[in-house]
Amino acid sequence: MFDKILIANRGEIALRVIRACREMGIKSVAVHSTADADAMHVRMADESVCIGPPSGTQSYLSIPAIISACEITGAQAIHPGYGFLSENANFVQIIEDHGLTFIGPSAAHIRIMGDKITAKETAKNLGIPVVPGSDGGVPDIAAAKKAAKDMGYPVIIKATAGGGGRGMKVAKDEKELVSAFSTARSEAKAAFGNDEVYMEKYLQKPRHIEVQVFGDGKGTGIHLAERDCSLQRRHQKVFEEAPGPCITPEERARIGKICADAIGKMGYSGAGTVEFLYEDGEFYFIEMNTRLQVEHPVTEAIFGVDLVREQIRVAEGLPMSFTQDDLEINGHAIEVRINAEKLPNFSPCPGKITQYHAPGGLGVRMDSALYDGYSIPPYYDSLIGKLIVHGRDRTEALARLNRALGELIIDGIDTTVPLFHALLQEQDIHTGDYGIHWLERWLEENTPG
Ligand code: MV4
Repeated sequence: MFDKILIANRGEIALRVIRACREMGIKSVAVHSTADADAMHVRMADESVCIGPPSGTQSYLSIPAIISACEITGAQAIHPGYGFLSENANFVQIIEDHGLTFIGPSAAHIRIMGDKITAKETAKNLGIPVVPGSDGGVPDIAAAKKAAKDMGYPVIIKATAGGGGRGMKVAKDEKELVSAFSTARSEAKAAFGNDEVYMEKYLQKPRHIEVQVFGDGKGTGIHLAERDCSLQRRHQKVFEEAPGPCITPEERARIGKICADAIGKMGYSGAGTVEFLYEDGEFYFIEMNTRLQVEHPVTEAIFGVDLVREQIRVAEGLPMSFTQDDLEINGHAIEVRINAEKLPNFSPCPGKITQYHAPGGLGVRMDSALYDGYSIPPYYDSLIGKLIVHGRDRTEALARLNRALGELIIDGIDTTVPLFHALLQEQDIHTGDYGIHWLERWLEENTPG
């Protein structure tokens, strides 16, 4: 039904969407800043439109520029990728007001999940287990003390408008709570222009487990199992895998059904991720992401499905091309995120790629917009590639990751590749024995100085 889709993004995710469009016989329109005139997504798309100067605010985040690009090219739908405008409910509303289609959920669903209190309340009402905590916002220190006493220390204070770890504070007793509460509020005000906070019981050693969900917008919800994304640094994921190495088939079926039923009941449309903390065999909802995520390829690998194709189908009003019963896990997949960053401090390292060689062979997928001679501009995120490996089991996937990392050549800049060679030497990575604090601790112990 769509014959032309505009991709409001850049880099590897823009290529990812262009590829799905091409396989579906849909023309693609790239948009780009002046800094991205030579970018791969511009070359690969059927058409391109320059939408502004280098700064993201004036290009990939410019709603008027993107709507104009649609009107100029006759694109009927917009795929937002991840980041940028992908979870901007206002953008979705404007797209619809112009008679265009947003490839993603409704503005209302994005808005509900963007506010972490309404997200949690909605999840709870739909039967999803949530972290014990304050019911709604905590207005003042007296209310904070009472809430903490009720749930027991340690507690965590989070910004209602936050997410992704920004503006969180932990308190292990009432004395710490007093300063943590006021710091959390003022940081929330500064970062999000909204000082509302809520509280939860602080879980000390959880894993980050997220369930991939999909809705057809007409009451059918399905799940595609979980990913373990516990290996993070400063709330940035670096290594993700599916299925979760510590999740049993019974746990997977149980939490998967809970999420799928909730998505169906909401009338949710498109791809989503329900994020949990997992500790001692229990799942605790923390947030829901209403977009396609960076790490979606590990899920695609183990199920053999194209999630972008499904997003486009659902946005066209078609049913998903599979049912829950059609889905069966095949093997194990791991993704590592390759950033243009210099270790040990992960300082951004843009510059010219003098040589690029992508690994290949059985079970290897390299999603990257790099090419020989490309200059990485300094204005955007430092993610330059994702290496995804798939094996019959976790052991084979890890061996394949090691082999593929050995084939990869990215010369001219520093990258995070040496980190992955080092992690593959660690017993805990091979046994899957890691939680959300494992990587930060490992980096502390393994950083010179
Ligand atoms: C928590 C938590 C412990 N207890 N909530 C960080 C990002 C945001 N999405 C939620 N986060 C956390 N919420 C409770 N009740 C610990 C974290 C957390 C974390 C979560 C997932 C992955 C990495 C993390 C690193 C530090 C803290």
